[in-house]
Amino acid sequence: MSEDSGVMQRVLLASVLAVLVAAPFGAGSARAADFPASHAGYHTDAELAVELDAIAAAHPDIVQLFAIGKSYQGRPLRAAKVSDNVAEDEPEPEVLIDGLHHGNEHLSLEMTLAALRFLAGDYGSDATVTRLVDTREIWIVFAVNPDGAAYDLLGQKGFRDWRKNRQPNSGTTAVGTDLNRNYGYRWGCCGGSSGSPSARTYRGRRPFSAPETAALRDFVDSRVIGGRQQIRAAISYHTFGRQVLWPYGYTRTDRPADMTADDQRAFVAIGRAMASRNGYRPMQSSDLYITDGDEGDWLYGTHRIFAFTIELAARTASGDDPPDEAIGPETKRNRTALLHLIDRAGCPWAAIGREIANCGAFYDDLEARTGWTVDPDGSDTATAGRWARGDAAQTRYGGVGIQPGTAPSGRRVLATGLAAGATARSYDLDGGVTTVLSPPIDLPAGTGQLLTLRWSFAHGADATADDYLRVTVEGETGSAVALEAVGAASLRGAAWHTLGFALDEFAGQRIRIRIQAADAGRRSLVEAQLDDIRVTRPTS
Ligand code: 3K0
Ligand code: CA
Ligand code: ZN
Ligand code: CA
Repeated sequence: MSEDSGVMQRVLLASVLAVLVAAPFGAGSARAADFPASHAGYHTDAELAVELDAIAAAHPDIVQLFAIGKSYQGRPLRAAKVSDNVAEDEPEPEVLIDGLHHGNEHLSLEMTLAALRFLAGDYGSDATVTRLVDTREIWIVFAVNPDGAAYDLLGQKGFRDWRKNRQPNSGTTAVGTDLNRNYGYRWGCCGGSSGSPSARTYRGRRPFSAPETAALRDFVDSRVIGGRQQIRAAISYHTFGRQVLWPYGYTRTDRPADMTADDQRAFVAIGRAMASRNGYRPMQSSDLYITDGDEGDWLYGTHRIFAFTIELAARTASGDDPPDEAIGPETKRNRTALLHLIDRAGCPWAAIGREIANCGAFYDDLEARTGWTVDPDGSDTATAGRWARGDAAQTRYGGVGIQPGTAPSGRRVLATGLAAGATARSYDLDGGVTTVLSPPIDLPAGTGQLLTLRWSFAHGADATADDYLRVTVEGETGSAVALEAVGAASLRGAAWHTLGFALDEFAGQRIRIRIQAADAGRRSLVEAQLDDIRVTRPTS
């Protein structure tokens, strides 16, 4: 069925059923989708809409409703922003909460709704809630899969146990994609999903082939502002099992190259802290089983968001959601765990005692895009080996490493060309100067802030004093050279060094960091790399 004929069918149905059906979508059934009496306290999409409108009307200063897009069948993917000055985009750490990726996990929608209720309802009376709403921007996507949830309610005797969305698959009558296998980070890589449209864990035709995951992706991408992702932490609610899960799902390795050591330690610390609050079991996602293309892997792998999956509630004998009297207690026991994560979004690495190092005015481990600009003035003269961010291949020359094959953090660095090539000479810096400029960094007032970074500068015996690696801090009152390494007529192998440069003279100013490398004068072999560029917190 094409999307057009789906719309047509709904129009026809709607005209016949307009009076009978509370929800505007019949989804192929003549009966309004509703919960059985034992589950009457759960919310259908129509009931959710009414509830959200009431909460937003009661708290217009801190709650704003919107939709991140539409489901396959055209339902709005309902969302809310919760923050003080809610209509403004303030520079506050952001948190993403979502639920109901899987149609048969209705309790996960009750959790996102409960989160909105206590954030809005306790604002002004509960000190923690008030502080967090004032200092964070919290995004809630209540149901990522409203079509699957509505369809799940259409069983003859209770639930249909419908997990996927309701998107047809071409060439087969099997309907639906498992939305939690359709995200685009290492999609389908590792046996954690199925390529068969009839399978419960069908990953879809391609990454983000489902409109629901594409909408989630577009929303998260839209929170990259000035090159930096504003969302720092996320929880996706599922059922069942009472677990707190962190990435990755695609591998059993605790810390593969695409996760930094600091991040892995912070995941474990925060995950355990949440589990101590809701009484669930903390573990890496893959300890449950291997998943690929899940949301958490994408949020972290692509955007470096501290993304957790929480499996709510104990599994019931039927496999259905528990009766509605479970909603209150199960959502309540998750309250302080959620508040803890919202709090931690201010500085996730505080969980491992790394707030001075990692939560100053700037921290870039270079694993994800963070707004650096190559050749910012258009005046660079290098003809090869311009600055690039990525996984730099090891290069050896004359018996020494000229480009280090390992990164101080994760797997990515800034390098004067990433490739190794057949010969070392073919991918090094050539022809002149290459420049890369940081995004603007607003230094708070206060002394003791340091620019720290890891650097390597290597050259052949054909180098001269015209060749260099230079790091300059550009402030409002002037600039200062923080690092200058100069070439000489000897072979110098790659090695990681650490720079610490005091920024006191720039405190309170907007600065940028300019990094330049040059193969100037006579052509020589020159390679430079950087990683872990930080401005530490003031110490006073
Ligand atoms: O990150 C994860 O490990 C996700 C687990 C999730 C899933 O998508 O398989 N479990 S669930 O389907 O039982 N909610
Ligand atoms: Ca705000
Ligand atoms: Zn699930
Ligand atoms: Ca790195």
